[in-house]
Amino acid sequence: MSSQIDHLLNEDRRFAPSEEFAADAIASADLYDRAAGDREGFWAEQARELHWHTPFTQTLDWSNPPFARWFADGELNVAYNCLDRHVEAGHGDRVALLWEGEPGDERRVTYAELTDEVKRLANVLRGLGIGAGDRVAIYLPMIPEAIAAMLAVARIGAIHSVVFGGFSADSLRARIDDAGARLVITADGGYRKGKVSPLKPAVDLALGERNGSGPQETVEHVLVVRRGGNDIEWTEGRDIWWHDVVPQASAEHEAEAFPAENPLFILYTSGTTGKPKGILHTSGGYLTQAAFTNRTVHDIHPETDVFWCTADIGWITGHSYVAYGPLANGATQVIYEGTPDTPHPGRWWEIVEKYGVTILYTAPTAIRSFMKIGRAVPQKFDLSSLRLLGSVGEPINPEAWMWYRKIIGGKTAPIVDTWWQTETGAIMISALPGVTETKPGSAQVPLPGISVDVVDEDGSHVGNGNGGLLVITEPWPSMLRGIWGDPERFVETYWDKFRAQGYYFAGDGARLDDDGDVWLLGRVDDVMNVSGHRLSTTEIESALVGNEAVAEAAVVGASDETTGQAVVAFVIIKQSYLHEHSAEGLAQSLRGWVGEQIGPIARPRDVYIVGELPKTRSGKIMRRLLRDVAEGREVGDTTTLADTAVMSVISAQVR
Ligand code: 6R9
Repeated sequence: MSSQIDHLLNEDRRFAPSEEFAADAIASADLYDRAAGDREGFWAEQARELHWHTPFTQTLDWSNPPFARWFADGELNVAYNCLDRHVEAGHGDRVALLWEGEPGDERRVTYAELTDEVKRLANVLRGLGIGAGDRVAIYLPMIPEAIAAMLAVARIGAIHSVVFGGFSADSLRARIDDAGARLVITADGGYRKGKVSPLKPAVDLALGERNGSGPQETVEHVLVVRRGGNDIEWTEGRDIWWHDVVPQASAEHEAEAFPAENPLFILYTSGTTGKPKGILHTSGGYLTQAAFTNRTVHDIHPETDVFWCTADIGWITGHSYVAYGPLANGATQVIYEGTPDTPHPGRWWEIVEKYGVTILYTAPTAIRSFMKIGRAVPQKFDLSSLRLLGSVGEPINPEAWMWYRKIIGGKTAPIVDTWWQTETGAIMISALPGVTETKPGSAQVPLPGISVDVVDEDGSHVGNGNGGLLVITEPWPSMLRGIWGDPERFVETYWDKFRAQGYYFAGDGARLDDDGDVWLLGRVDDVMNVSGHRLSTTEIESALVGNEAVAEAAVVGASDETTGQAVVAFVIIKQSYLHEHSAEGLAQSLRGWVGEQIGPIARPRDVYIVGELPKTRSGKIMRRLLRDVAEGREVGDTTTLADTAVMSVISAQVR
């Protein structure tokens, strides 16, 4: 780690904003001064960019930390802010969604059309008995209906829980049960890698026979969009085709006002234990910060820009920068259903050229995989429309940053490296385009109105040039309001570590350089970051030991050139299975098993069959040592192991 840090701190390339960019930029340096002078007043001003049915008079209520209330006596409707108000302002004909299906089909959806669809769907949901506070699970591919579904749920004050379409039936079931969802909105299937990938069968499995020991079934209906055209099973009375009810429903629906702290969504993310956490976000503060950051960090000019955030709506980035931020700002955006390399490796660049994308927001893992394929592919397309690039999800190494700037950004487009989390709801640390002189590899500075620090284990500021833990020192509008159904875990996970100071502990290591800019150094807990997706080691370990052949398992995130980190598993197989099966066969089937249990993104890159795992005397698995092996390094200090010989045995087995 330290040589990597030295390398980072020696990074002295700087890119000042061009005069042309600065002249038209939404952000300006005085935002920092305004926010520094009156932080709450600054956020109140941002909140007033939204439409409030009932204006708020109170900005922040922090009387019961860490449970914040923002704009609490105000009332608004999130969907009205994303739709109706643009139509009422005369922008109904503006394209909201430039949708491209993987097979090449396309749909352009204007603000007027999307508003119409959402109103109809809101009426359908009401007709199914869904009301404020009810939970609706959304398990859809990246199609316009996915956005409509989120907004219709929001419109009636209900709470959505979007589950990534790549998650398995088991993961879906766990999320449905935890939230107690009454309705699931899904599709027959969606296109992925050139073929239809079924979704409805996973919903059927998730809602299938319960053995009596689990929780009661809460789902009453399944609303199904036809997308893949694949054959599916049908449960009469429970399943409803979208096309049978939505077009027929009334397009009259008045948006009701809900309190600013009305829950908007739950989004599950991996924590350090096996059980995913349902991160809860509410309405007014969330929408304020999602819209503000999209406007200033992505420099959205709704009249002229074509924005493309490549994230799936199954992740927070898809919530804040596909669904809510861009629509609240009345922007035009591209949505692409499929994978980047289908049917050819230039697919993304073809889309940029076709739609004249001006702002691209994506993840370092994607950039690194394009780097691997080589510049010849993007250079076949006209990327000259791009004027701003963004990065999110994991640290972007300076080489990938430089490649992104040069090959994709034509050496002129500024790059914003944006640090934030599911829990923070919106961007927290980033350069402001047109204002900040950028540095490859550093997320740099907290946004106006945001206060962060890097501290030591005791919570003291480390000072420039030093590393420590990233904390957020003041509440922010889009902060999580809790973990669904588990207020204690909320306090314990994020607030207990620096209780004395009242800091939010982000779980990331960070370093301040000599200018005081922030460099993110990855997670400090047992959470891995694979292609920008958070996975918990424990969650994968429990999936592995759930296989009848496995006696014990330990999982680590090993650094990987393309995906940032990769899942590497060390597994002890039960004797009886070892005799009957080859090690390669077992490793192969366990990779598949994890993919089925959690989802393909969790599938280990490597599964090593070993005889023992390195444990301390108190029985704790020393993952640090396994990571050394997985990354092909000399194994570190083994003196605290109960059996110091075990690592040489493992190293030999892995080789
Ligand atoms: C938005 C999102 C959050 C974790 C976070 C950190 C890592 C995200 C980053 C970054 C370095 C960046 N992370 N952005 N690390 N630089 N620009 O990704 O949310 O899925 O909850 O992940 O991702 O480790 O703690 P989420």
